[in-house]
Amino acid sequence: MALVLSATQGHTGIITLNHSEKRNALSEALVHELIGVLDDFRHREIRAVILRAQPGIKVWSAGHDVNELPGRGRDPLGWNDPLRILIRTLQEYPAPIIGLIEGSVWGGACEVAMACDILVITPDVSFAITPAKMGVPYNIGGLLTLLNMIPLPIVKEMLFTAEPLPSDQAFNLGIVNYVKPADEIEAFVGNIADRIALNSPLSIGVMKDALRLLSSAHAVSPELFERIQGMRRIVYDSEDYQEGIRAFREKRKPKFPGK
Ligand code: KFV
Repeated sequence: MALVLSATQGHTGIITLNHSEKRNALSEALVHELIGVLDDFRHREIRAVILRAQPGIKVWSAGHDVNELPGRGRDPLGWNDPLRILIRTLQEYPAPIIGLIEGSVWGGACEVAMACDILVITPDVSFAITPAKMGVPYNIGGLLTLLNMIPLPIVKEMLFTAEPLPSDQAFNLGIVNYVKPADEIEAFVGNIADRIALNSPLSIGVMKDALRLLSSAHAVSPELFERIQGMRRIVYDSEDYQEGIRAFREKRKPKFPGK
């Protein structure tokens, strides 16, 4: 069974996450299929992409596949981690990606949403960024994706509490473009995609890339980078990290020793 479905309508490509049994967790296999579809769309010169899950779903995506997080002592979100590869692919994709979101969004899937260019959600959507529930030190690129979309005090609250941010707050903060009822969202998003497709794909592609480069133009010196990586290492070497993953697998609440 395909973990990801794809379809095209004119110049628009539609990607549907299709692994609801595992709550669309971003496993290596699912990410691989998703990137394959984007490659195909790129060759077919698709001008707008809609990224969605199955209609009416309760969980849009449960984030990183926790069972694929590495053991203690290895960076859980290194350069070649599937989530990192997916985020870069979405950000570097040469046409706009519209996130059509229903249901709850967890952990790394929040970053996937924030890596979309335009977000349209239903009122039942919530975003919970949960590395603190897993003992995971989020990575620098990931924090920057979040910081580019979410005001700092809200990012802090989301990261520290790991609790869901509701749709109305996401809309009021400008994190998402529109909130639409479930029975209208598909037509609404399709209409945005159609309007984008009438404009110059070259102009849009260059502006998207320029915005990406400008918004990532933070001055991170090698020293600062290495310092943050060193701090992160303390976390993924820790008992907290092991306990977070163990607790998830044992379907219980974690008890973090803080070391
Ligand atoms: N990874 C792997 N498997 C997952 C998963 C995940 N993130 N989320 C759910 N599953 C599996 C789960 O183990 C179960 O498998 C099935 O999906 C249904 O989950 O073989 P099994 O036992 O059938 P349930 O029963 O938990 O579903 P439900 O009661 O509907 O609850 C849905 C939800 C999303 C509330 C719950 O599954 C959940 O809390 N999942 C974890 C959400 C989360 O904290 N994600 C962040 C992952 S860490 C991350 O993304 C990053 C980047 N980070 O830094 O930490």
